[in-house]
Amino acid sequence: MKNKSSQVYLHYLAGLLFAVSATCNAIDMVNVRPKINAVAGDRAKFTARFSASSGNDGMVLRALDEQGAVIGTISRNNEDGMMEWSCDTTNLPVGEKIIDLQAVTAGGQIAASVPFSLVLTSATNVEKWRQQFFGASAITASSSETEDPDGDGRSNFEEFAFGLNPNRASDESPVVVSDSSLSGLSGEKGPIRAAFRRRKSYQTDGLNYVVEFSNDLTTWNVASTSPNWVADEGSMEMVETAFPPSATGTSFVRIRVVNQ
Ligand SMILES: [Ca+2]
Repeated sequence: MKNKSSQVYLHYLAGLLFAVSATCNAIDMVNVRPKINAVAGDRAKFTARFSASSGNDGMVLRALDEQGAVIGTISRNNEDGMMEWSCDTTNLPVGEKIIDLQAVTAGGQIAASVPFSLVLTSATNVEKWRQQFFGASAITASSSETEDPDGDGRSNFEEFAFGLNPNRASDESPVVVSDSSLSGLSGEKGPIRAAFRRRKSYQTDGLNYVVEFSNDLTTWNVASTSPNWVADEGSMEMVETAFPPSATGTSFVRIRVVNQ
């Protein structure tokens, strides 16, 4: 068999090195199962060396799931014998999935078969938020809580808490002050209110929204009542709190968001 001397090496992109050596057309020496951990919604990937000799250009590489369906895509470089398996995990269930990486000869023979396991964990809400706006769940230089990539003066933490776009500086103010309730009751006037968006999952997300009022921008008093629910906005909800009576006629409001 011309492929008998071919080698398959796998190594894990995250830096955890494992070496699997498999002589093509034999699978009995493959007794190590590489494990790839990924957050659901991210791209899972690893690289492997699929060829250590010439004569494998006609070999087809494929990855099959437990049902025998092709999963992910494989790019290869026949010059250096390297390949990369990459898979969008957005629609895959969380948990462990065993995948078989196969090298198939031009004649349709499975010359090498290397199983590996893909372990997907659920993304937290903030990880889903980073996937939506920064392309991946991992914290990067621009997606960390303290960064402000759109330069609007609001940190990524604040953009997440108030449901804003961290890459668009033109977002509206997250706090609206009005003497009309935002609940849609036509013509209803009442005390001045401060309305803001908060995450419906704020408790799960470890967030606490503290409404504070001040007459002088120096002394701030926490609102004596909890905000009233106003409107459902998907993953966000609008709530509002009435200003307390002000002796000076001038009042200010701020919403502090803190990690619980
Ligand atoms: Ca910002």
